Amino acid sequence: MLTIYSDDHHLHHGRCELIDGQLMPCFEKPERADFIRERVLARQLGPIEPARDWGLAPIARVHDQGMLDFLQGAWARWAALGQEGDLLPYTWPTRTLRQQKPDSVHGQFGYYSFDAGVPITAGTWQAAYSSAQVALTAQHHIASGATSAFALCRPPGHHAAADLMGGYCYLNNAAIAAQAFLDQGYRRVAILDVDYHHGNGTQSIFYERSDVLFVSLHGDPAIEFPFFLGYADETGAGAGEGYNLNLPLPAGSDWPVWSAALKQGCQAIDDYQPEVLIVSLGVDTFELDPISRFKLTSPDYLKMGARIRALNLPTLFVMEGGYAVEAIGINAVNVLEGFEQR
Ligand code: SP5
Ligand code: ZN
Repeated sequence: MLTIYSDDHHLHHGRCELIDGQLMPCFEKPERADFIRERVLARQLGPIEPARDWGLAPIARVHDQGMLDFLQGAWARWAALGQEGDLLPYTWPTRTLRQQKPDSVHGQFGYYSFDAGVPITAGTWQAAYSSAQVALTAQHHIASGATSAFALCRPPGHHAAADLMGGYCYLNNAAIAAQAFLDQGYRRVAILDVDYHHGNGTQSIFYERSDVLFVSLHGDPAIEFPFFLGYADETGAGAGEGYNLNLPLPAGSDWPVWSAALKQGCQAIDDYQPEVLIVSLGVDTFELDPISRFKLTSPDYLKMGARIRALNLPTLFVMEGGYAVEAIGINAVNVLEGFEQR
């Protein structure tokens, strides 16, 4: 399987995040992608090619122009104020407050985010832009006839909505790739999100549309980030009614529990008869993940890949979460090797 990768992810390295009341070093760090890349090489999964530049247009097909302008220009505005630390949002337009964009860089960051897990550093825009180009380059290979490709994206994307960043995500790489397929004439795209966290951004982008089926397996939002989306009764709206399937699972879910939900998700994808499948590939379902509560083991990821292969669809894997860095390469590449039945 071909892997697409950009070194630009190193340009994004946030200093810290708030976890359990403490400022901790960011879990979403450059080593994540480095370990995955090293595992791809060690296992000889296939060639690794750089991203091509498809420009801003395919990104703007999914994201709000105001948010893109903000993300692109925020660091320069912050640096012009004489600041050196990471730019972090800290006030959000929640209930009782006005939904309008203020002038201040801090106010605008709150307007375009839903949590504080999205530090903006000097290189964040370039890294997020290149991550989207990685997804688009892998998408191009599939549209050109490849049966599979791995977009080694970092930063991840599935929490980012059209005009909201959050959960370590700035641009929704999987959604951008899905829209690119549609813009190139595909009529039905399925997205299977296996990250531990609900893909709230992807869901919201396609919630009222029938041309993208979104299926997500994740920690029950009643007890897990992102808390405010991802419940089983969210089934789509308007023309999208019936094209959103959430499968929330309890803390402690292991392979028997998780794979039963996967079976249900795969049945829904099979029924939809998509032309292509995008897998939002998070491996934070791992038993040793530091911020998650599922119990998948490294061999389970081989079985996951094999089950996805049985859908018999051209498949674009887009990297999302996974924070047990020592194992992230093994687990992510196990999915790809399971898919290839090697
Ligand atoms: C892409 C992705 O996986 N984003 C995840 C963002 C999660 N951010 C909130 C983390 C809160 C973790 N709390 C865990 C406490 C462990 N003691
Ligand atoms: Zn996650």
